[in-house]
Amino acid sequence: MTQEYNPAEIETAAQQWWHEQQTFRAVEDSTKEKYYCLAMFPYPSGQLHMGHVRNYTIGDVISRYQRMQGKNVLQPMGWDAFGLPAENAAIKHKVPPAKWTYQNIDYMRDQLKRLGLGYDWKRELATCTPQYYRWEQWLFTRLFKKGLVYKKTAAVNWCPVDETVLANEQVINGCCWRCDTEVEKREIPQWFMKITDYADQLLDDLDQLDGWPEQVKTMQANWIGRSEGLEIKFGLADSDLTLDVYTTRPDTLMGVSYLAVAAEHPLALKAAESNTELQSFIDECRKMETSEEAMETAEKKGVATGVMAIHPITGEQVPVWVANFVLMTYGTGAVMSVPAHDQRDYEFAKKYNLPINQVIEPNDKSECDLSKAAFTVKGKLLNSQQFDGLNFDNAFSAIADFLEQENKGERQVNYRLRDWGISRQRYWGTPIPIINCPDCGAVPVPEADLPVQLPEDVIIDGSGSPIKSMPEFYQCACPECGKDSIRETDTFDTFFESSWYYARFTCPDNEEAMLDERADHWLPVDQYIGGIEHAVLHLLYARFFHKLMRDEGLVSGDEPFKNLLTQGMVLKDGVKMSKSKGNTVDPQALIDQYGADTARLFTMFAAPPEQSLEWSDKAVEGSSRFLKRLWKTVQDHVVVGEIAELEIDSLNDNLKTLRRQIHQTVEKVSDDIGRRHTFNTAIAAIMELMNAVTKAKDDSEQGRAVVQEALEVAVLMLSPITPHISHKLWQVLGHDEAVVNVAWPKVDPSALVQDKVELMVQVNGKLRSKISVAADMSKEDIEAHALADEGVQKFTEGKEVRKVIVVPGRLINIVVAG
Ligand code: OVB
Repeated sequence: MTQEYNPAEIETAAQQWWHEQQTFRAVEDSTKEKYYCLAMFPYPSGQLHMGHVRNYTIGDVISRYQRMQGKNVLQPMGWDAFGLPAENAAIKHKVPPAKWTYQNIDYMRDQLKRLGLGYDWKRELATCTPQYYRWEQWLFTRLFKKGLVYKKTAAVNWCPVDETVLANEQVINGCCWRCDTEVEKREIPQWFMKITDYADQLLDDLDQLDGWPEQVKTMQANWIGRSEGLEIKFGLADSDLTLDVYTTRPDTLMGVSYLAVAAEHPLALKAAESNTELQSFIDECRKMETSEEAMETAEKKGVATGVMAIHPITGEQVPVWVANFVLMTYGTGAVMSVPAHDQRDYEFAKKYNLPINQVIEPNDKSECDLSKAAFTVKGKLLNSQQFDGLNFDNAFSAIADFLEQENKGERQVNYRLRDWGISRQRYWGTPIPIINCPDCGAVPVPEADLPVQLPEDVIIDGSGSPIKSMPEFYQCACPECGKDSIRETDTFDTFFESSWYYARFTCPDNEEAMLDERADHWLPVDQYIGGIEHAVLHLLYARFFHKLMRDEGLVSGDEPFKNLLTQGMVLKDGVKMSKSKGNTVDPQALIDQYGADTARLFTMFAAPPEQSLEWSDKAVEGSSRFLKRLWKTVQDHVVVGEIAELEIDSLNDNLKTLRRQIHQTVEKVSDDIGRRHTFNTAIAAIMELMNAVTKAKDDSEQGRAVVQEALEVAVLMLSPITPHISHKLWQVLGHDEAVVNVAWPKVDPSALVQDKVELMVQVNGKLRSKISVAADMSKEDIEAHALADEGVQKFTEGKEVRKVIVVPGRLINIVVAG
């Protein structure tokens, strides 16, 4: 008689109902506590992958849970729609990037809906629309006027055959991805944002982020890389010039045996004019990959310049080398080398036979062996004249004071963080709103002329951005003097769009302003969820933008994301899923075969969210089976008929125990979902409760009443995870109110009180019986009870009881003689 579990049917019905009721429409309401839950928005790449399913299910579970806590929840969704993939697809399929993008959005939106995710679709935004990007153009022009953006030349990858700039990911083994030509570096003018002006705030405010994983905060701090050091001036022999070096170890100054400069350093270039060996070394360095990783692993090489520098304290001469491990972009592009106390300098000195002078000894004055490696620990100074015996801190101050007095150096804070280069020589992005006038220079597009719209009806053939050959786009008049000028044809890095979308979701319909008072209402984001791959760049840029917008008076508060959850990868056979490896699982097939609830339950049950999730057909089957069983249990329960009112005082011990488990489960699941975000253990606890219900088999009136309570609690607590089946089963359990509008179950503390406990009774260490006693019974009474037990007496009869040991709540051991 009862209906079969038919996920397709109940899922469509539930989704239809949420849609009609506008269940997830978020309206500002000052009478309720707000909760803004955001999962990182997707690139509209074509179809959802399992990483998306995981990300958006986590967000939806948290959102629905918070809604059941009575909060006014905002959960929006949108599209990070600009970027290279659309250009690549455009070349491949001969379809304009805009068309490709909008088709993908339509398809993926439908997939998200079929997962039953509770978004406020009225707030949907796509970053490739002028309604969105006009505001970042507007902000950019404001920041331009404040001096927070500037132009300078910087290197790009250039393909000489295609005559186009290549993104880093289009350079494969140093060659163009399309024509395999060797890629060159080209210096071209580009726009930068002064994120370094905010370096200290971005570092210090990490302390406000109690709700962020330590690991992510550490990664950000390392990326910013604040260091305190000394900039030291070395004189040059036979010259009035000085060479400035930056060091964080001024305590080792007396051990300097050479200086090293970057290949692009002016001193290197000058010296190379009369030194062909040096010139060819510099050329070689230019071609080298300068990523930090590549720098670390590359073989350390150098060439002496012939120039001698003068030690600022001893006056002795030390040689200046050009070395491939020194970066022009860090510090001054020159370093002092102390082989005895720096491993890289050590290896270099060994290779080129440079002196190794020990000037630091271990604090415990033990010998240190410099025959195999440098001694890099901070210790006490020796061989350092007046500084001998000082520890690191004192040596730092003494040497800094000395050099500052002598005008040969000064204390300096340095950062690893560089300004953010935001120009991309690509078509599918936000046009940079600048007009280059031959007389006035770079002039921001006036507010009234925004947005600068990107032409969408274009053909892409891979030979550079089409707007660079569209005079109707780039020819214009200077807004200041009217002279014929050229518009920027570069576009923003797509991280620009994703740096402020979280704020725009609060007021996406505002056509008059970037943000309004609704931003104040909803921000900060209470819970942000996304992949760990965004731990540094995206999250740093978004924090930076928040501070920029704050300083423009657009938002209040220092930080955009109060709590951060970084989800792990979805793996198959232990490795990342990828199309090239051919080990992907299509979530659509999963949904089609089992339904969205099974897909959601599997993703949440298979692993805690921060850990990687291994795909398993078996586990999918298991999740599906559980839902079928849940369905059947509820149907079988209600089909019997009316449910009586629960009479707590009349329950027998078994039913009291079941009720205790119900409320223990509520307590655990609330904590697991609400605080710990360990959805897998929450699900396991609900499954155990369901097992207990099956075992209970009590068809009495009160038996059925307790089972009703158990099933209601299970359905309610599963509803954030499997909302469709819960929607239906809640009705089946006899409720008119939709489950999505019901409050999260409360723990009944009286149900937790255990009035009877079962104790094991041992005689001489062997289990002989079990007794059930009142939980608050005294030790004496427990002893008496145990000794009076029939099962026990069989083993104690006629014997002398020597001792009775009571372990409260667990067991009694009776020691008898003989
Ligand atoms: C997915 C997260 C991501 C982000 C949107 C991915 C976690 C890692 C990937 C891949 C391919 C698969 C199967 C599984 O971190 N628009 C930006 C973005 O990242 C965000 C903004 C804010 C900068 C996989 C996986 C295959 C979110 F495709 F066939 F190969 N991960 N785990 N599993 N967009 O669209 O199959 O990339 O939080 O959701 O991701 S996004």
